[in-house]
Amino acid sequence: MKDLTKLSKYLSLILRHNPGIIGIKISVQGGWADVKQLISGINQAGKFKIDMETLEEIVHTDEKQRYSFNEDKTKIRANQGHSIQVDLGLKEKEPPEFLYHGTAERFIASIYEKGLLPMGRQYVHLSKEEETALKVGKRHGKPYIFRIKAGEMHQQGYLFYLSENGVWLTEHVPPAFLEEFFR
Ligand code: HQG
Repeated sequence: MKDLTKLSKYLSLILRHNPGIIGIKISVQGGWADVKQLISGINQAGKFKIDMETLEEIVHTDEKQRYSFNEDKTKIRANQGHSIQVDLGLKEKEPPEFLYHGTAERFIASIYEKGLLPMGRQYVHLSKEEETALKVGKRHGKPYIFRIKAGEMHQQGYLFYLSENGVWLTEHVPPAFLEEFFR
């Protein structure tokens, strides 16, 4: 079986965090990388071999739909998760009344003090489903789930964005809008 997971993670690293490792650039406007440059950059870097067919397979089969092509497939971008500053052109959107964020227990004290911060990324990542938050939390350690009063935040003027793959994004969740979520 062809395991594309490692290659997909490498793609995330390039498209969200460090295009420079394969000597390419990502446009600030839109966060796009040139597909030809990406393919030749990856092949030249030598860690992985890739062609258009494999890239298309990754984009289409990724379980979180992390990547998108533009219409003519000359450009590609990550749908969310960036640490580099890009403008994905997302329109702000009214969130559901509650959103969820999964984290690890060791971060709780700091989060109740400062709120949820983007840390290394451009935005705080939130999900509509608590199950997703649980999975995300488990990546970091013993999971803990916050329920966020997103509706109230929105009423008070905080902006929310929905990424192309269904992740809710916002810049900061102050402690007043956080609740412990019991399963
Ligand atoms: C925590 C995955 C201390 C925050 C997922 C998290 C997601 C604080 C960690 C996407 C804090 C950052 C993003 C504060 C937040 N003090 N810790 N004030 N505020 N934190 O990985 O949300 O599989 O950057 O709780 O599905 O875990 O990569 O963010 O634990 O959508 O596609 O700081 O990554 O997607 O960790 O995950 P991350 P995240 P992919």
